[in-house]
Amino acid sequence: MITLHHCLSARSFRPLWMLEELGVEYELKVLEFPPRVRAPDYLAINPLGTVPALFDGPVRMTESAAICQFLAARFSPGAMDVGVDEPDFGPYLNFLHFGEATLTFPQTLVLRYRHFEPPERRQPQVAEDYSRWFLARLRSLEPLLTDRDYLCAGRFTAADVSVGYALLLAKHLGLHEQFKPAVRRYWQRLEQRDGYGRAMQAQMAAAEAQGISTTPAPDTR
Ligand SMILES: N[C@@H](CCC(=O)N[C@@H](CS)C(=O)NCC(=O)O)C(=O)O
Repeated sequence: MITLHHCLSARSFRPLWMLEELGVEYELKVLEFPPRVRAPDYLAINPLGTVPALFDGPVRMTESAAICQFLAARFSPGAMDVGVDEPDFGPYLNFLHFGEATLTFPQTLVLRYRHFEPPERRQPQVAEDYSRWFLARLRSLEPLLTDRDYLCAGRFTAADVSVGYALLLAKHLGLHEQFKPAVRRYWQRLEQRDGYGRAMQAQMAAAEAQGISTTPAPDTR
């Protein structure tokens, strides 16, 4: 069975959302954030201390966008996956990686320099600059999403999960108020999906069952 190591609403939410969309059986292990401080035993599982870590038999993966691609190809060919012979194969891979490399990365600087660092090390200018940087990167989605429901291939795919997580993180950071109309509607569409709702419920239920706090400290979210 698949095992997913996860922290509430961290990037490991991407594979969790995928698993719920796909209806694949899995075991969810929830950790306090950040695991390298609050769950040091986890370093034996992933020496980087980061989540996600996903195990599927002999397969071990620690990159959330790659895990989305893996799960889609393995469990959902022609649906959440986009095949090499489809015209949107290239855009699919591009959006899948755009979600992490271009949309999530700048937000981690906002998280770090507005919330995680002790007050004397916070950098309001860095946080402000990278908030703007993130919002500017959304600009390329706005014209695209005015006349379609999902990013590519005419259907909901793993690429929407990758980009959707970046929009969820933006919501946690309060940046979603600045989404333009098409991106705002797209985000609402994603949030209303049953798979998204089930993933939210699954992380809360697992956290409660495993004695993990469901009210993150303000300095960690
Ligand atoms: N590129 C990786 C990044 C993984 C990552 O940095 N995860 C964060 C949570 S969103 C983490 O575990 N941080 C804890 C730490 O850096 O100690 C991915 O997409 O999975």
